[in-house]
Amino acid sequence: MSYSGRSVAGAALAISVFAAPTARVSANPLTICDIQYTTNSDGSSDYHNQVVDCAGGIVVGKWDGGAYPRIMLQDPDCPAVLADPNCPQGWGGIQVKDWTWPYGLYDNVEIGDWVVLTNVQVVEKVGGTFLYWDSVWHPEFTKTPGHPVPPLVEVSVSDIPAPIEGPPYEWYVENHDAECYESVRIVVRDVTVNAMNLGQAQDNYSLRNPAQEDCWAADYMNENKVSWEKYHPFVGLDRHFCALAGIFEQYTGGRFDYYQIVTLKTEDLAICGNLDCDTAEVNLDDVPAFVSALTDPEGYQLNYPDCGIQAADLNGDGVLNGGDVQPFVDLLLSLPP
Ligand SMILES: [Ca+2]
Ligand SMILES: [Ca+2]
Ligand SMILES: [Ca+2]
Ligand SMILES: [Ca+2]
Repeated sequence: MSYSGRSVAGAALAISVFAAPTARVSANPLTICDIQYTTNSDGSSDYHNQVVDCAGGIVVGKWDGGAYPRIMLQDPDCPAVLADPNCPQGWGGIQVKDWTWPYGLYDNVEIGDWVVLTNVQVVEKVGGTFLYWDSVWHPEFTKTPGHPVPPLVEVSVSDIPAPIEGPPYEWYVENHDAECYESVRIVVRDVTVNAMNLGQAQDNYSLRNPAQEDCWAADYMNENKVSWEKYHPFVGLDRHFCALAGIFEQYTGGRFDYYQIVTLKTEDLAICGNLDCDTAEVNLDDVPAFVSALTDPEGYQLNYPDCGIQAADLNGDGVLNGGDVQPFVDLLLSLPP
């Protein structure tokens, strides 16, 4: 049985409902923040193993995961309602695993849909709080399309510190203060790759900021990466990024416990001035793309769908405007002839 063809996406205010006859609507569905917020020292959710209804959030990412697809949901409002003074923008992200063929959830939602979930199981798995869309619980969802994707949450590298290597090939974070960003789309700025081949699968890399603080990243969910390669081609030792964005994850096991930014596509790896994204190189070919990003961001995104305008933020203030022109010119002038 397939859900395809039952979607009514495209109609104004379209709401498609995939409801079983036993539909149950909770009067008080939990927000993503209700599920994620915790004061447990290991960062685990208080709802572990419970079957819940979730008020949901906006789809900000999808990963097919081979036969194990996931969607990433973010609720831009619940962090403000929760108002955790230690992490005012945190707790609002969660990933949903839809591992049941024919992937009725994964195949029927798109980036920008607000998805509400009924009868999903909260599961703590290798450090992450996940919602499992499992037919055992007769899950259902509704969606409303066309929501703007929430802006990337700005995070300081010092807020998501790299783990410390104990005995060789063991890595542990000092604390779980970064837990609030789990499964949120975050961005760090002005970082340089200073180590590679780290972590459980030797596929992590370390990013260092000018204050000599480190955090970790990985590319295993990056759709623009060759599947059998460990890294996106833009990642290499000493590579500098104006901005690096991704879904934030905790990963735990017997000999490790660390957090990592997981990039999802090429645009998450913003090399300063590399506005055409064809290779990692910055050259005169990037000039028209830079002008387009500056003057017509929507047109730029259409012409360079894999790239992101973050790469035009040459002065690193998080804003794209005339202040970035001179640094771009200086960058071009500094290139070898
Ligand atoms: Ca966690
Ligand atoms: Ca969590
Ligand atoms: Ca280029
Ligand atoms: Ca700027």
